Amino acid sequence: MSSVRYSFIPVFLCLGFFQSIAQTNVGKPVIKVSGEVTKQLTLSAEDLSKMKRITGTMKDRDGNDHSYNGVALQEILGLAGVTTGKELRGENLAKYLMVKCADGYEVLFSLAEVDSSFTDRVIILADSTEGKPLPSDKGPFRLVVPGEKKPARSCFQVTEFIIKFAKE
Ligand SMILES: Nc1nc2c(c(=O)[nH]1)N[C@H]1C(S)=C(S)[C@@H](COP(=O)(O)O)O[C@H]1N2
Ligand SMILES: [Mo]
Repeated sequence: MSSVRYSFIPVFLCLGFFQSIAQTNVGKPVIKVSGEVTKQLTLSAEDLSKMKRITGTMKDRDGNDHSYNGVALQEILGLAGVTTGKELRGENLAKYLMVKCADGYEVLFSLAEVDSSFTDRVIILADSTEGKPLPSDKGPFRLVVPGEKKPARSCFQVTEFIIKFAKE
């Protein structure tokens, strides 16, 4: 009888441990950058606030314009040592960026689609809209992809950027 009662103690200790990890993550959301990078990154909202900030506009699914503020996606990829600009040639043109979100939504871009040496459109990883933090169902981080006919690749609740080769 008493051994049954004592066996609960480690269970409760473990629960407390995992709960504290969960709370830390809730308090400090991050974006991970991994895969074909020279430096894996874990960026917090604070890290993003210290980077070069830009503003852009994008239409929502109803066609209304909204302003977004954040950091250029290319800036983040550059920080991780992803092949951008002059390095984005040859076999590197077969690399893609997979963007993962908290709800399981995933979108894909080829690196050339997001690079300023190929396109003038600037994709932003935004953390605020209309001067306010993103609402919790869209934040804390959202990709803002201008120049598309619908905002389907402007994925919200972004958690991860993964760069890979599309070929063996
Ligand atoms: N994480 C995540 N992002 C997402 C989606 C989603 O289901 N999950 N839907 C996409 C689609 S299909 C659209 S049309 C837009 C809608 O964005 P809006 O509410 O700002 O118009 O979000 C995009 N981003
Ligand atoms: Mo959509």
